Amino acid sequence: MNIETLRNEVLAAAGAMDADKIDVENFKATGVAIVRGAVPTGKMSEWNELWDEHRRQTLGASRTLENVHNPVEIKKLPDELLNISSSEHIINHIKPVFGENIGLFHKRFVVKDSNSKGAVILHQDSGYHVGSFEKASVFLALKPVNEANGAMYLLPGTHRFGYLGDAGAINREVLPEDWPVITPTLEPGDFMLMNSLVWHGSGPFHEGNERVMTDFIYQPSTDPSTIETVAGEGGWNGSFLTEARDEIFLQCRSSKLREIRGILDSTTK
Ligand SMILES: O=C(O)CCC(=O)C(=O)O
Ligand SMILES: [Fe+2]
Repeated sequence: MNIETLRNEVLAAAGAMDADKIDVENFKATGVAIVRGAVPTGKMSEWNELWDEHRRQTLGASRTLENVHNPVEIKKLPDELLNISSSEHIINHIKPVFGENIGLFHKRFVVKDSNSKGAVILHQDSGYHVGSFEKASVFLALKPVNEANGAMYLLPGTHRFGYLGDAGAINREVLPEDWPVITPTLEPGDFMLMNSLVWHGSGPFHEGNERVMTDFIYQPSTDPSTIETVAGEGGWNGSFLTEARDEIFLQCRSSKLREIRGILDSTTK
């Protein structure tokens, strides 16, 4: 095996990523599946109205960012919106991937609007996670997603390089120039499933409607980093991995960086 052989294998599989259900073998090969019309229109309008109401009542046009380091992230949401993560319309589609016992690693929305217009760097999510690497995000579109309003782009097959050993902006040039890149356009009710090791990013918001998607990360519920079991029985519902993440290490790279930062920022000798 070499990188060209892998690229060719991914290219051959890439044509079948987009369908009305997930092809498990294809998902293993590409790390990406796009499911069209997963949620019926009536249900989607209901969820859309819940979002609009939340936006009107709580967030407002100029929402305060929850996470200045990741402006698209919204975790403080009404339960009705967070509970979309246990909807049968999603769970039934992903059972072929994860099996009968499915857990959630996290649930949030990723929103691009006038408050979060910027591009998102090319990265893989696994460097920011704990637990196993068998995780995948469901990005369900609540509003149309397109290049103009900051759609995500993904490099299929890059999960096969595994965990890259750190977290940050990836250098695209380590791959052959013709590695496939996709920027799926989504309508409300379509979703993408993305293995958390897949390299991805997004372009800036130029114009159009706000770009509202779920980012629900699923995994087998046997993963102790599960916060909530959404299908099957006997799974984890929290552990020190998620409840005391700051306490796992006595000393680590990030604690050392914080120490150095403290020294650099210090106004005394
Ligand atoms: O919302 C986006 O455009 C990308 C967000 C993302 O990849 C992340 O927060 O990890
Ligand atoms: Fe990401």
